[in-house]
Amino acid sequence: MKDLQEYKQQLVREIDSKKTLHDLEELYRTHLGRKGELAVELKNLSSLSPEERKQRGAELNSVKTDLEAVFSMKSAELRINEQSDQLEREWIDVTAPGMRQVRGHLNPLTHIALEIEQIFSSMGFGVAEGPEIENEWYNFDALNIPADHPARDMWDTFWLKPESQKSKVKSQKLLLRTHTSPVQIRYMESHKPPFRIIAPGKVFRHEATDASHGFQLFQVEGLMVDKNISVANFRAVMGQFFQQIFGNKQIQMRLRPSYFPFVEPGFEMDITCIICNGKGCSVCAQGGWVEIGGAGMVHPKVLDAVQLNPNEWQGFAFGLGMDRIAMMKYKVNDIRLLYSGDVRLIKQF
Ligand code: FA5
Repeated sequence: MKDLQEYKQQLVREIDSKKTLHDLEELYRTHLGRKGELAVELKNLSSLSPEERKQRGAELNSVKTDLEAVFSMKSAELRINEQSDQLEREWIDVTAPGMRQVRGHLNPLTHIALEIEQIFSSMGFGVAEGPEIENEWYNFDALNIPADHPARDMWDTFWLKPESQKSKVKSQKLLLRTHTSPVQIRYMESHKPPFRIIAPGKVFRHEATDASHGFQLFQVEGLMVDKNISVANFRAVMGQFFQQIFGNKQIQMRLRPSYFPFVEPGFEMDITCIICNGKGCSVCAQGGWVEIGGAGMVHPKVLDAVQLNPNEWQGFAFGLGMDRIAMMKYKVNDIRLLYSGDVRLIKQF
C-alpha cells in the first residue's frame, strides 16, 4: 500500500456504498480487523528505518482513526435503517380486539358412554375392554358361529388383507370386530364367575349407511354370569338402565324373540322412538319403535368354549347400540351427524 490517502478515499467510498450491517462488518474485518490490511501495514513498520517508521506510523494511525470514525458513523446509520425496517415489518396493532377462543365440547357419544358407565357401575358392573382388530375365533367361532355357519352373514365384515396379518394360524384371520361380543369371551377366559361387566367400544360393519345405520358405530356389551341368573334379572337391569339413561319413566321397552347363535333364548330389544314419540319417522322406519340392542341367555356352547360348566353357571348378555341411544336421548335424527365433526351439533353438548 503506497498512497495512504488514496487508499483511505477509496475505502470511504466503499463504506458509503454498503447497504447492510453484515456487509459493512465484513469490509471492516478486511481492512481494520486483527488480520486486516492496516494491521499488516502496521506490522511491516519494523522493517523501516527509525525515521521512516516514525512518519509512516503516524500516518497509518491517523488514517486508521479516520476510517474507524467513518465506519462507526455508517454503522449507526445502517443500524437505524434496519431497526425501522424491522419495526415496519413487525408492526402490530396493540389496540385491536382479541380473538375469542372457542371452547371444545364432548361428542354426544362420549357423554353417553360416560353416563352408561356410571349407571352400570351403580349396579355393580365393572368395565372391560377388548381390541378393535379381532381374530375370527373371538368374533365368531367362540361365539358359536363357525366358518360355515349362515349366521356369519348377519354381520357384514371388514376382513383385513392377509399380508397385513401377523397371525400365521389359518383359523385366526383378522378383521375389524363387528360387535363387542368378543369381549365376553376374552373376559370369561381370564376371570372366574360370578361377574357382571359392560364393555363399551367401537365396532365396524361393511354396510350401506342411512339415517340409523353407520359403517362404524359404538356398542356396549353387557354380561352377567352367576348361579341362578334368569331373564327376570336381565329385564330388571335393563328397566333400571333405560329409566336412568332417559330420565323418563314413560319410555317403553319391548323384547322380541330373535336369533343370535351365542344366546338361547335370544331377544331383540326395542324402545319407543323418542324422536317422533312413537308416531313414526325416518329414524324408526315409520314403525314407532327403535331397535336398540340384542340380548339373551348365554348359550351353553359359549360357556363350554371358555371352560365354564353350563350346569353350574348361567348368565345373560346384551349388546346395545350406543349411537341409537344418543340419537334418542339428544333427538339427533341422523346417525351420520354424530361422526360429521359439525361444530353446530357438537357445541350443543
Ligand atoms: C349384535 O351385534 C349382537 N352382538 C348383540 C348381542 C349381544 C346379542 C349379546 C345377544 C347377546 P346386532 O347386530 O343386532 O347384534 O347389533 C346390536 C345393536 O347395535 C342394534 O340393535 C343397533 O342398536 C346397533 N347397530 C347395529 N348395526 C348398526 C349400524 N349399522 N348402525 C348403527 N347401529 C347399529
